[in-house]
Amino acid sequence: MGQQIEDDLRDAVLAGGLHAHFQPIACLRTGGITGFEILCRWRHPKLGEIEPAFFIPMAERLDLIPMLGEWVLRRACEEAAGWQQPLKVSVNLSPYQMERTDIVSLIEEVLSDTGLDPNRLDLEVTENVMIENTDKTIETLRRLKGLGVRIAVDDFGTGYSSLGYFLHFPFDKVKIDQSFIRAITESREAYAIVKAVVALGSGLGMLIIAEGVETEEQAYLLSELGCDKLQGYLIGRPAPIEDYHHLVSDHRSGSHGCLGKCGACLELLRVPTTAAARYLSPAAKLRDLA
Ligand code: G
Ligand code: MN
Repeated sequence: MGQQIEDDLRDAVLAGGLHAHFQPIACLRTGGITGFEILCRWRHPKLGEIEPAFFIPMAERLDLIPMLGEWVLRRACEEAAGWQQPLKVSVNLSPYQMERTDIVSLIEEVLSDTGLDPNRLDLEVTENVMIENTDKTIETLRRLKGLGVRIAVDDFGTGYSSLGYFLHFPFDKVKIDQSFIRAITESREAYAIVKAVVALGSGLGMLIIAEGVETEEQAYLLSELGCDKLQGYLIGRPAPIEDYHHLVSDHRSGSHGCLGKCGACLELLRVPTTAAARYLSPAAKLRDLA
């Protein structure tokens, strides 16, 4: 079974057997969708849909990450370049890509091939990329930032965090891990942690994104705490981009100045931003929420 599934994964990566889902990210200030995170999916002929948490480590062992990573990046940038709305797209980079591939050249090449404005690309890295080869990693992140893209710390709070790296690299965004968000309404500890991360993020000038938001109650608390953006099932599930056609084409939330709150937009968006729109951040921040 082990060998078989490895062979299947290799075939999928080599022969285009992966597909991409896109999950919307909403702004708590305007209630509108500001972008999507691309999440790769593998539909196994016998086992069905397989989560990246399972197949990414396997892809690392099989040395398939360079190819898989390039595929996801190209897919994201090509897709976003074709949207009528200049929404953002976020791509996850694995530590393996950061350490063992020439990620800077690849991103430069993909941006140039697709014509995507670097401003519209966010790269997400986990805290763990900062552990080894810190100087080299920081140098890579600086060069990436030099291309005009934004860098986010992903799954914040779950890695081997050492806050020291914030002294050496100015991350643009921090994504609070879903484990804290899930517990925020029941656990004083989770609430305190999220509050502290929001304070840390604001102090460092980072944009704060809550991941895994599933309920209105969570959205309300996050809004009160001063989070900038929400991502999670409450806003929208990861899905083929066709499911979000209404957001990326001309008549999307707020495109005609209603900030996503007019009846037509809410109707079009069905669940999505209505949830965020209801909890517009009380502290309407003046900084750029791109
Ligand atoms: O590591 P990262 O945070 O990028 O991973 C996102 C993963 O979390 C995706 O696989 C996605 O399907 C899943 N996810 C996204 N939103 C939610 C949510 O609201 N609830 C849960 N349980 N999972 C989510
Ligand atoms: Mn991510």
